[in-house]
Amino acid sequence: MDRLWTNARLATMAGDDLGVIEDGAIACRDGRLVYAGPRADAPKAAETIDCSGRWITPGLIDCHTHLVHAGNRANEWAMRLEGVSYEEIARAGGGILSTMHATRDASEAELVESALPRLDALLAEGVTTIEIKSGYGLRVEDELKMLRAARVLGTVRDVRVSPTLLGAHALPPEYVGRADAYVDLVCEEMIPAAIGLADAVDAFCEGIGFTPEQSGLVLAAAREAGFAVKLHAEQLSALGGASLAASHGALSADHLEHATETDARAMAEAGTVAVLLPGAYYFMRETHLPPVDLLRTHGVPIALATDCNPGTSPTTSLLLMLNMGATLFRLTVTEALRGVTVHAARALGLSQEVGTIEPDKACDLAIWNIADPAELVYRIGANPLHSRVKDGRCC
Ligand code: DI6
Ligand code: FE
Repeated sequence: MDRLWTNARLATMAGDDLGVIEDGAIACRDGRLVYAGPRADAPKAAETIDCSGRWITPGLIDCHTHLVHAGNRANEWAMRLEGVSYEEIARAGGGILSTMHATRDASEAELVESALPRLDALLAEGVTTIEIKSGYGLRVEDELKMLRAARVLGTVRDVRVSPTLLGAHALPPEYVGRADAYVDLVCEEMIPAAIGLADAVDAFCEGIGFTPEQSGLVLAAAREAGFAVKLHAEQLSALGGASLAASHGALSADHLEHATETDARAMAEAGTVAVLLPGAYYFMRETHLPPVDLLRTHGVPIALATDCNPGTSPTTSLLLMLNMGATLFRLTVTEALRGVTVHAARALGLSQEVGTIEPDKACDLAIWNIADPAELVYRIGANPLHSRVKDGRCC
């Protein structure tokens, strides 16, 4: 038994709610949780940490980010404020493509360097696991460079990184008018080359991205190569992407503002998590709300994430997403907090490893200076983190 956190209030997220244990304790050995329960029954340990009645949740999980990219698009935001739409900017060669040029021009080390402040901001809020997508290289060597940079981030900081290949994010200029040929490149070259570098494969199924047919080819090739899959679906229009993702056994379908009841039913049956991204909804000034009631009715697990990216969600605050999930999407406190822990873990296929405070999982914790878990959802722009624990190490 190497470490015991005692005199704490636990929100373990085990079961169907917050899994609260008052006057609790958590023990860990060799980085794994071995006990979470009443302080009175806790085992002895070599080192005991008195938490002075603080709350402990699982380490937070940001299950959808584009954290690795070069440059930013503050100038485009300024144009949008003058009345130019995101789609107009994208069609004029800006948007994702301007980040693509900057990312192609950056070295792997430069990508790591520029992502670190964003990563550090997330870690400072108690994040212990993060998904990071490629998708700004849009040619084999640059997509692999992004995936390697994502993996390096997991070695220079105490954080679990799950890299995702998003080769089918946008059509690169070399392939204009030849989208099917680019999809072939993704399926035949990028996906095989990402084996061992990425944990999953994603695609942007959208009018300004790839059609459901093209996205389906990417998901099928990915499954065949042994990858988990997920999909950006129904963000700006209803194309049936969420049902498509479910039909490929996707871990998650993400965004979902325009998802339908058919989508919700298909996702529930396939066990596909709904990853809602209120930062993008807010920043894009969307008005079409994701169908949260339908997701609830059909029992689709709901996760929340930052979608941290330079175009549509330039945020590095998962705590702010808790507030936006509640204010904009009307999630309850329990739904919001489960959305960045247990359901986010499931969206990454990491349910056995992280997401709840239960024996046998990794000892990833966030310790908070709060009087009630609702405070994490209630406050806007506050950060009550006391400390973070990753694999049993205080950091
Ligand atoms: N959906 C998004 O919200 C981002 N990518 C995607 O597929 C936008 C990325 C960007 O504009 O750079
Ligand atoms: Fe995204």
